Amino acid sequence: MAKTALITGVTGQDGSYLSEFLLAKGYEVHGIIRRSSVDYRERIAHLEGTPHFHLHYADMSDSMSLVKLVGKVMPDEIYNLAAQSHVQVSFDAPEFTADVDAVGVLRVLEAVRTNHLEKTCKIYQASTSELYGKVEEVPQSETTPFHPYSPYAVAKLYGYWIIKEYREAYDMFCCSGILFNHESERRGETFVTRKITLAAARIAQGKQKCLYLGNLDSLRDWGYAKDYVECMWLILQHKTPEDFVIATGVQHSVREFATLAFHHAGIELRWEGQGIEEKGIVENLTPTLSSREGVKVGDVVVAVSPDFYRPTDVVNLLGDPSKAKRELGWNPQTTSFEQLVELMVTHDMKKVAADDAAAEVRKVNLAEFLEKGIDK
Ligand code: NAP
Ligand code: G4F
Repeated sequence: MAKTALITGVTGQDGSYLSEFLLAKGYEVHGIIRRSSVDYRERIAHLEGTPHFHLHYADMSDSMSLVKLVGKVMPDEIYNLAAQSHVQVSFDAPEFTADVDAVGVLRVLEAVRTNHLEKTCKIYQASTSELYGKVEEVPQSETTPFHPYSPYAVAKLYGYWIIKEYREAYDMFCCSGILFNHESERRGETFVTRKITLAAARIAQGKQKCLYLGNLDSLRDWGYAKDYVECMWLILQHKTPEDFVIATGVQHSVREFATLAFHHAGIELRWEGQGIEEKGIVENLTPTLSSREGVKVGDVVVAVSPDFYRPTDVVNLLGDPSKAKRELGWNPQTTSFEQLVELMVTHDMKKVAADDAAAEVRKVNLAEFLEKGIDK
């Protein structure tokens, strides 16, 4: 019989890829959506209306909605991906972040227990490398001590421990995937990678002048989201409930990401200055771009804005995926960093070029917001 999965956060980057992955495996997939005035579900629009894909209204801050939905769907597997997932936003909305990212996990666990499914329903919790925060060792593995360094990470730490507690106290099959940063052409536009690839595409096409960033020295272990959702599933198929680090084992700085992204957009950058004064300047353009108006050699196309510095920043994430490789048979090198940057820029070059006139107005407004430092 086909298995039934319930995904919280189905409209997000990971939720959309995981839905595709589980549908391809023959699952009946149910997803939680929340009411929004615009009701814009871009990432899953292509799945809506397909026979084995179902959407339900509920909210991570509403226990009763979760209890009722779990009782109705009776899932074999729950993938708890819903979260206020932006680290910088968690400094602005710490209480909301704690409610959804910490207590929300408890609500899911209790919804399963209330419906007496604790012996049949497996639960995957979307945990994070942000738990390592002010890192105590490099690289980070399942045994590295945690040192959360943002309201987001503190909330996620509760989620991690309550999953472990219910596993031991009630013998439930619930596990955390400690995932390092994973990106894609569906990544939210205010995370640093997508902010860069979209800006590089707009600048190359004369639709934005300059990209403002925060800490260029920050180091991340960036993987491809499509590769990572497979691990969520593998973790729940493992013989015993265990936590796993999912990462590539390769590290790059924000500056390196930007240099490569602009390269794929046809712009070679050189970097001048330090700290807040650092700038990315156009050193060279591909011949097709040289003929365009807008961007030219010598232009400052990347600058640093203190608006994007965080009160406390996590600056040295590098994962050790040995356990996932060994026990799940997962290949952390399926998509390389170079391939990831190229596929994101290629996508965004087409997206920016294809925008119609009406959408263009919105994009130019967004570009102005980005330049004025209003976004995160
Ligand atoms: P994302 O794109 O920001 O998606 C977050 C999802 O959570 C969206 O579907 C969002 O719904 C939903 N959500 C937020 N608040 C909710 C609420 N109160 N009730 C119901 N749904 C709510 O995040 P992602 O990148 O896919 O990440 C998925 C999960 O993995 C998150 O828990 C994140 O913290 C964690 N994680 C991500 C990474 C990464 O690098 N991507 C790494 C480690 C861990 P709306 O569309 O309605 O906003
Ligand atoms: O892209 P980011 O916002 O991702 P961050 O903070 O690492 O969080 C993401 O990955 C976590 C896994 O480690 C997830 F748990 C979390 O949900 C989310 O998906 O920032 C990456 C780095 C940071 O050090 C930040 O300070 O880039 C630096 N950065 C520099 N300039 C910037 C910017 N980040 C953003 N968002 N915007 C900037 O202009």
